[in-house]
Amino acid sequence: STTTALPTEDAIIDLARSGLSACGADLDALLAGGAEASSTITLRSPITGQVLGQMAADTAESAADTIGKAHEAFLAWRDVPAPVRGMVVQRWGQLLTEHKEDLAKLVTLEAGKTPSEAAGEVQEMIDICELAVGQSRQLFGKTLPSERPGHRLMETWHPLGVVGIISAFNFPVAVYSWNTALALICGDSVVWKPSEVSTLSAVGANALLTRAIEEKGGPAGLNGLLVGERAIGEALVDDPRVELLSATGSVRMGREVGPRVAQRFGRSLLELGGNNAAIVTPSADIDLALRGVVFAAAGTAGQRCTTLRRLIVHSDIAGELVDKIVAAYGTLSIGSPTAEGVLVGPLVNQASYEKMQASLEAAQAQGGEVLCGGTRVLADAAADAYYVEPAVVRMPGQTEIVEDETFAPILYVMEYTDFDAAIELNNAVPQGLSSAVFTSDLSEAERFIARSDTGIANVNIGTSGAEIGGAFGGNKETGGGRESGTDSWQAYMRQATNTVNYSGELPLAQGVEFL
Ligand code: UN1
Repeated sequence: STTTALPTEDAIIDLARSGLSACGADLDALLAGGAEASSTITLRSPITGQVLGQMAADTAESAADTIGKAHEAFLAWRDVPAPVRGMVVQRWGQLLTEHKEDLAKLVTLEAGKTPSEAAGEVQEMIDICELAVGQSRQLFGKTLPSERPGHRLMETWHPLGVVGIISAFNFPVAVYSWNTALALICGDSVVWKPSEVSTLSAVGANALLTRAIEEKGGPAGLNGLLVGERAIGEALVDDPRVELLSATGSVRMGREVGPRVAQRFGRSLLELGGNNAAIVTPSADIDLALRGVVFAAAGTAGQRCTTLRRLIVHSDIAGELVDKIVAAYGTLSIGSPTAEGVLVGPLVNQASYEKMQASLEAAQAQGGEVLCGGTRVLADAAADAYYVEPAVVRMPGQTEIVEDETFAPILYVMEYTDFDAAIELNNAVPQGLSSAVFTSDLSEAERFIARSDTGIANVNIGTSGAEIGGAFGGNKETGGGRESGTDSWQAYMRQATNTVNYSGELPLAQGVEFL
């Protein structure tokens, strides 16, 4: 792989300042506020590792106040007709289109994504806005035949309340928008606690939504934003006014959040870890598989929840495919995502780098052989930035470390001879987000779709890069939630079953006689 020089610290500040101001926020005002506040968070960029400054954080009191205002806003918003609510989301989509590059700059700054990937993330926001606007006229309920004469049975869908959103650094704005665009057309208000690592992206995205709400006359308080670390997220988890908590993050986080929300009989929608596999069969188009694998495994520096982490390849073609992958990894340009041609940006922080190293050591202790990558680069250029060469590790089998999700670019390679055993290997991890098969054999493709136990199961494309039109989410330890397309809107509404009697009599169901 090749490396590219890093930008200056001033260039990074300029990126933050210009991206934010175009979205309607002011970096210098945020930093000045941070200098006075009692509770703050530190703003950084993984590109250089530099500290941009301190920003004021929420307290338990201010968080409760924001949730209260969102609840007030909900009481007004639920009475606005759904297609009229859709007009706010439509305006947000227009503003996102206009400011696509500005917001993408902030995503690059904080998540270290390349401009193309960052713009793709904002495009997902625009896409979900369009989907939500259409959905606002399609909050369908079914009408059913009643067993009683002169009766009608129907289901109706009603606004739910305040939706709390906890989002992760790696998709700092898209996943939030999947939740927000649908919640808003469903008549809910939202309170968002973004990852503290990507607060500026959140401020930018939220400023554009505030503008859309103001322009269209929506109630103030409809879009709360909470700034802070874990304790501030807990305010959302425990507040009984938050009817639905949608949380994206680690399995560990979900294991805590799920039961705590359930304890107060709230609803949760969890998008947790993935440990995604691709099976490559002898009939696959090898060059297509190669491109699919390399983008899914090394793209976004391995920091997508849909990143390809396990490659299960038939032993007849393993040698050829693995050689090609290692050769392709050798051509990847690593460095600042702001530099032309760079494909692999930084890891988010030191902890992430250390976890990657620990996983590589564990893999070797468990019989793995590192075929390429794993080495830190550009440490001389920026001691606090963590760039690594994406790694490919040949494993003797699906050992303990392979069952873990390490949020970094490590691709474990295993071989198979029996296709059904390969599907079993695909399924034999605790997580269940995404999977893929590369094959030209129709029956293999169909068998894979029928048996792979993940929420997303692809044929002849990699595990990442899902479109918003399909429901997004996974099974098992991934948490079971579904977001964005198809019927996901139903998670943001309260369903009622209504029996209407127009018979003038009162026949009871099941033929019961009384009075
Ligand atoms: C995530 O990594 O949290 O499928 C979401 C993809 C994107 C979303 C990933 N559309 O890669």
